[in-house]
Amino acid sequence: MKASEYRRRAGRFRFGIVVSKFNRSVTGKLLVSCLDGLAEQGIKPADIHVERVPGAFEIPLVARTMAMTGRFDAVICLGAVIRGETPHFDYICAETSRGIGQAALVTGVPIIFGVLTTETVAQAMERADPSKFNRGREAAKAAIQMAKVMKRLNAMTPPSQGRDSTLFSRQAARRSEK
Ligand code: INI
Repeated sequence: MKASEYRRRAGRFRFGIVVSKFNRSVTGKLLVSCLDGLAEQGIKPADIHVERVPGAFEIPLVARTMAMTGRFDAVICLGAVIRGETPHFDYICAETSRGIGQAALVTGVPIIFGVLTTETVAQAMERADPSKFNRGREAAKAAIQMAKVMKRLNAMTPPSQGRDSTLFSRQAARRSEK
């Protein structure tokens, strides 16, 4: 069965979440808020798959791999890169954002950037505060919006134009041939 059929038959949206363990006190809060945001929109736990990675740098590969399964209508990336004293900050931010954007374009699956990039731990905690509309909840909202947008656009797009030119679609087609 094609990945797109798999989702259509199920008649509901499925989401993947990639969350980094680095700065866990912040990313744990982002994850809880993101799950709350999805649950408030009626998304069932069975339709959410969470993978944990060591740090933000590892997020793009896992997000892309998740998207390529064809099982998810959107993939949400959650992380926290804090400048502190580390010279890694700029490299990690650049690679994480570039990799997440590229993964979405290559797979044709919405991949949401829910990665905090802050100067201090206090700023990150503030932006992950579950009592506010924080980055985790914002990512859940963006993922649902994008899943709906892509569903509409894919329904308008002939298979030979656009949607089948993505790596995701080519892989899904290959799987259905087996
Ligand atoms: N990873 C983060 O997610 N946030 C950080 O603030 C951070 N800092 O500061 O170094 C960080 N580093 C780890 C990096 O993402 C990789 O996991 C590591 O380099 C192994 O590839």
